[in-house]
Order: sequence, then C-alpha cells, then structure tokens
Amino acid sequence: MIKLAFTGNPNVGKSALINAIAGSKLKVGNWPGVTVEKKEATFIYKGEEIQLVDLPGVYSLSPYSLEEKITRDFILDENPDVVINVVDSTNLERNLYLTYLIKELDKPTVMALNLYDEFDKLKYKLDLDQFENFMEVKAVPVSALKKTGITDLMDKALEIAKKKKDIEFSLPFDEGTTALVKEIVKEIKEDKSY
Ligand SMILES: Nc1nc2c(ncn2[C@@H]2O[C@H](COP(=O)(O)OP(=O)(O)OP(=O)(O)O)[C@@H](O)[C@H]2O)c(=O)[nH]1
Ligand SMILES: [Mg+2]
Repeated sequence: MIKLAFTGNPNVGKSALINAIAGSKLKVGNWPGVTVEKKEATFIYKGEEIQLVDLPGVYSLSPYSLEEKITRDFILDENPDVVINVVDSTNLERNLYLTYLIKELDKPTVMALNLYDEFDKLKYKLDLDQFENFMEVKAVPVSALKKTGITDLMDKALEIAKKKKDIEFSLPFDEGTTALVKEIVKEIKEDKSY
C-alpha cells in the first residue's frame, strides 16, 4: 500500500484534488479523539493500492494548534510514503513557508501546483525546471477544478514512493552490519569455487 498525505495551507484545494483523484471512493470520518474531519480514500491505481489522506489545512507545523498537531504527527508518525504539498499556484510566496517546514521533516515530497487554471488565466509564467531546482522538490501543475495534471501528479508520487521503498529495502541494517554484508558478498564473488 502506498500512502499519500495531502498537506497545504487552508483553502488551496486539497479536498478538491482528492475528490478529483478518488471521486466516490472518499470516506469521511474524524481524527481519533478530535472533531476535525478526516477524509481518506483507498483505491487501485496502475496496479498499486493507494491510500490518500486529506490533512487539515495549516500555515505552520507548531504543536500548539490542533490542526497543526494532527498534520505534523501524521507526517512524522504515520509514515506516509509521499507528502503531497498542495499549494495555490497563484499565491506561491505565501504557500512556500509551509513547504520549507515540510521539507524540514525530511519526507519525500511532491508539490501539487494547484489552481493552475487560474494561474494560466492570470497569464502568470513559471519556469518549472528552475523552480524545482530552486525548491529542491518535484512540482506538478494541476487543476482540481478542470481535472488537469492529475495523472502526472499520481505518476510522480508513485515514482517517488517506489524509489523510497527501494532505498528502505536496500538499507535494512546498521552501518557495521552493512559493511560486513558487503565484505561477505565480495568474498563470495572472489571465491571461484562457488
Ligand atoms: N479555479 C480553481 N478552483 C479550485 C481548484 N481547486 C480548488 N478550488 C476551489 O478552491 C476552494 C477551496 O477548495 P478546498 O478543496 O475546499 O480546499 P482545501 O484545501 O481542502 O481547504 P481546507 O480543507 O479548508 O483547508 C473551493 O471553492 C474549490 O472549488 C482549482 O484547481 N481551480
Ligand atoms: Mg479540505
């Protein structure tokens, strides 16, 4: 199962985006012990079981507000494979503070540049390569309203999730053990009697 956590400022279209991706598969509940609405969806995409989790809209990740605590705890403790950082592309600057805070948590992240239909309407331009290099994050223009860029976003998220799982799989031991395993592999390779 690949778990994708949708995080972003309030009103940037996180729920709209999840709706556009998962449609009727969305389930609404509450976070344990609190009355903040929790939406999640599980479905199969390109042969993979995917879970989307809609986190509360936040501006920061301090432990003092309930929404921020839920978001922070989820990213740190529930081990999402990829954090989808949804931003309002017409209001990038205001959104990037949270992006930096998410990056600090050191989780694989893809940025969804949402409201790109509005961005285009306003005749704004963005050099995506330069932006990605500058932010050190992959970014995909999307519109939850027009349902554009959705496949690109999901493909990018899956690619990053799979890469992460490969890394996890190839580094299951501590440094000393990994060095020992390498030695043994080397010995076996050099031993012609095998
Ligand atoms: N034009 C346009 N409007 C959008 C897009 N995505 C969302 N919206 C609108 O933006 C508003 C907010 O969308 P939501 O999905 O509720 O935003 P949210 O991030 O879930 O908000 P919170 O849950 O309150 O944090 C709604 O009126 C949506 O219809 C988009 O891509 N383009
Ligand atoms: Mg919402």
